[in-house]
Amino acid sequence: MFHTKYKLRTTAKYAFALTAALTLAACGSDSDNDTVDTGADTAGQTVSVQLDAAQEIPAPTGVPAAASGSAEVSVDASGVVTATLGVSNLTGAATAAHIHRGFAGVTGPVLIGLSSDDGGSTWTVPSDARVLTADEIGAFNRGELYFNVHTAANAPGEIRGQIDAGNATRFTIRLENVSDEGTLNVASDGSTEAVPLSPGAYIVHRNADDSPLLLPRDAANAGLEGVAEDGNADPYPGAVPGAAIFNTPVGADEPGPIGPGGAYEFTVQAIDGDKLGFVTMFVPSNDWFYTPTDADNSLDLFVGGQPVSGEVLESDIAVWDAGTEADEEPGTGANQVQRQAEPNTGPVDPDTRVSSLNGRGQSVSLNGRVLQVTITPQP
Ligand SMILES: [Ca+2]
Ligand SMILES: [Ca+2]
Ligand SMILES: [Ca+2]
Repeated sequence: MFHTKYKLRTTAKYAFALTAALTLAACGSDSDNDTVDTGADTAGQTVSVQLDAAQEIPAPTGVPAAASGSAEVSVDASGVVTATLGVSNLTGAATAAHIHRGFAGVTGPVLIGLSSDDGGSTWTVPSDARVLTADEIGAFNRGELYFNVHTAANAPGEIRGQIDAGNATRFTIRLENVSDEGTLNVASDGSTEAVPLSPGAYIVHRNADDSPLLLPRDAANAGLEGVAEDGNADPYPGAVPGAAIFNTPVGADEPGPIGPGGAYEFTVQAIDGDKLGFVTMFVPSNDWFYTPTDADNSLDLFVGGQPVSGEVLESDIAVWDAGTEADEEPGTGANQVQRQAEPNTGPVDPDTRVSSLNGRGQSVSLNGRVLQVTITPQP
């Protein structure tokens, strides 16, 4: 399994940062894109939702066993949301209720605040609520939105209910480190070493021309800087709406990087037309990461309306530079994560673009492959 030599120096703070990431996110920013096809499988469909304490993150306290909620929600083709939510048996009056973006098991930003005129028993979408963007309608269709109800006793949330119309396909995504001790050529002394990979982020989206994980392309977002420099994915959900993180290797019980033979696995829900973007650090570097390298920096999850299955071609994934830190020789630099005194250390990059090594006229000397990605749809 993972060799101590490759342990990231920032590992110790994951536990704290993970906790911070799980606290309720503030209102999200919009990511309008008028060219997005919304995959409107559920247009006009009314989805019934059950809310309970078991779905809530972080786990609420002191909640009566009978605490529950029941909702019906629909989204029309222009993004207008209609919803009615009733709650009962909470620890006290519901103080707020929202529709958030996030899959089951994670927290995400508020999209719409609901209102109540009966003291918190029944909640509806106010008439002046904003409409969902095309990308957010896609999120509704793939089961990525949820209701969350707050009380004084459980301010982050007391009951929650995932809005899932049952139209999405579930995929297991596996990122495996297939490098070995001979993979990376260290030019200065002619030695070789393995290439560890770090915790990272992923997103299911349907943007026409780019993965939201890499935007903006002229200066890296805070999530990308964290992954590419320090192998720390925790800032991503706050930096990019819809971004989720993977950080715990298969078979491990705490977050950390993966060396040769190690793997990360996560599950995504997607509908026809959805794509998968991800980033993971090329650890022996200052600010390099692996990501899909086609025109939209994403892997198609469907082809011809059918779920994709199998190993991703090596040529579909490449090493990119986040443009946030000047490059030192791979595997030796004093400002690289395995040697630097603290995170986010090193001179600024003279080229601030988020771009492939290829696109910057750079390269790295590797003997063979580092990252193998496998996509497996679940029956
Ligand atoms: Ca760089
Ligand atoms: Ca930096
Ligand atoms: Ca650094």
